[in-house]
Amino acid sequence: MREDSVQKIVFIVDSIYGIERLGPQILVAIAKEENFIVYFYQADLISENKLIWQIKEINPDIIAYSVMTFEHKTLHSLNKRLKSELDFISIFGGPHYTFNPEEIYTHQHIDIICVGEGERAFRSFLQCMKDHEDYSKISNLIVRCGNLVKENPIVSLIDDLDEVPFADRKVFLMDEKGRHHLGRTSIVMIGRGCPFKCTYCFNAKYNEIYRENSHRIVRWRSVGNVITEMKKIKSESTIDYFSVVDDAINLLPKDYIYEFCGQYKKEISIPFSAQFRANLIDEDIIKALHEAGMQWANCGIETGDEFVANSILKRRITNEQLVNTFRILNKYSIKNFSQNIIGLPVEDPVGNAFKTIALNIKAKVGYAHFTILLPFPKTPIEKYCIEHGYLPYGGIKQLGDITPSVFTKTILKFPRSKDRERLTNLHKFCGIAVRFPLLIPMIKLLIELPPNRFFQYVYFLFYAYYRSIAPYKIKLSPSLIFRGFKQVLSYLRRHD
Ligand code: B12
Repeated sequence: MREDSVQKIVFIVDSIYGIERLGPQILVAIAKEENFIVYFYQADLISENKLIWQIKEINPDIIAYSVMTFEHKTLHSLNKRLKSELDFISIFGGPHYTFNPEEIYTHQHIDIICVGEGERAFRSFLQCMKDHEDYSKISNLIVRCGNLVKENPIVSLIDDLDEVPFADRKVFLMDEKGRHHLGRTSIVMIGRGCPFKCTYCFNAKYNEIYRENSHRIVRWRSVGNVITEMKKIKSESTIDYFSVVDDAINLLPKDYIYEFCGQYKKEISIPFSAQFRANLIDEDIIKALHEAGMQWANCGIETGDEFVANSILKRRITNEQLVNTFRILNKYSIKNFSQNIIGLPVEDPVGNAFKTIALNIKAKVGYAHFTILLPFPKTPIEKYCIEHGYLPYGGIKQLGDITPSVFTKTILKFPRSKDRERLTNLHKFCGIAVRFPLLIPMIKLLIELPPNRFFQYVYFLFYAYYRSIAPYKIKLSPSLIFRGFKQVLSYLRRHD
């Protein structure tokens, strides 16, 4: 620890995929409250050499990384280089480290890992740094102390979410006129937590980590707190929409949703989007949210095979509930989209994907978004895939330098080896098949060809059009097309 008073902290995220990152933005707000000078970097926007040069100029006391799985690879190598040139404390947090905290033992350049919710631990850490006190005993932190590593207990989830400061919206989102660099949408979370145990999702494991200490998994902010934040964002920026990114808005109690709708309509009244769980659908709630301004909604279908949905994926949702959800959304003319996963660990993954396409067609989904299963480390589906021979080399952390993606190709092994290529191809056309079912016979022929970049571009084009351009009525311009294309190329360079 340095002798002079601690002043400067650099936050680094790898990429933001065009969307805000509430976790690190909340931590930025905390650092500012604790009077630190804050710098924020998005690593994929700047060359590594330039970034290192700029950080050397800043000479920070702390560098904080917020990390999702796969981003850890880039950020490890960056931190390693920084460590060889500068003297600072590195602290890593986010979903990747919540599930893989043991990485501190194999990566000497990591000084601290934060497991789970970071607000309290991070504030305590900053306070210790300011006061030159020992931070090695802070709950939720795993701290390197010389040659030893100190693992502190994970304490309860934050019960009263109103104690969390508003995310700092200025770091990388607004210019001096309040214009949003990322377009016209701002994201907000009303509640946290999901009690369901879908095997591909982080919540199953997350709730296990917290089970012993927390009495409530699903928590929500007061309506007043949410509305105050939205009013603040609206008054400080030029946004036109809010996107509520809670895992499922209908996990919130019905009375709460009614109160929220009443206040939103009165005080905010700009269109918003939200996502739902189909087994909890209630038409009254959708109607109320629609009247309050909900113009877009999405809901996970994931697979059209009800048996697979409830055995392998542990969804606890029926096809009938899914069809009913989209029927209600369509009844109120709410633009909707579904989320789907193909490449599931089943004997006939291509047949399974076609069942999912069929269910989307039956449910009359507006836009069906498909991703390829990536069994994230420590999720139950990863264990299932390893045990059943779909990931014969062990978990995806054993993939070395390969950085797979939910948008490119499957990493699973299937009984019929040709299915890997078929799936990779089919993924690029699933959304099109739902929108234009007459094309399905042609798609069945196309998936027999070798996977190629052209199919990949078709996928991204379709995705961009139906997910962003059409619903938000974005005007197409040459510069937008150019930027979009550049983004796709840069993504594929990192993930292909
Ligand atoms: C909004 C969202 C997105 C957005 C924005 C990205 C983002 N991370 O904010 C978008 C749409 C871009 C996105 C994309 C994807 N996402 Co996403 N996303 C979410 C979602 C729904 C909310 C994130 C959020 O704002 N959470 C609230 C904040 C407060 O929590 P937080 O970010 O975890 O931060 C807290 C702690 O982690 C910790 N912390 C975080 N950083 C740091 C740093 C330090 C120094 C410290 C001390 C603490 C700390 O403190 C924070 C405050 O408590 C989460 C699910 C969820 N409920 O969290 C999934 C989630 C983060 N996404 C996930 C995934 C898998 C993806 C995708 C791969 C999915 C896909 N199908 O395409 C993609 C692409 C990302 C990639 N790596 O390629 C997984 C991550 C799993 C993992 N092991 O990394 C999650 C957990 C969902 C899940 N069900 O499993 N996502």
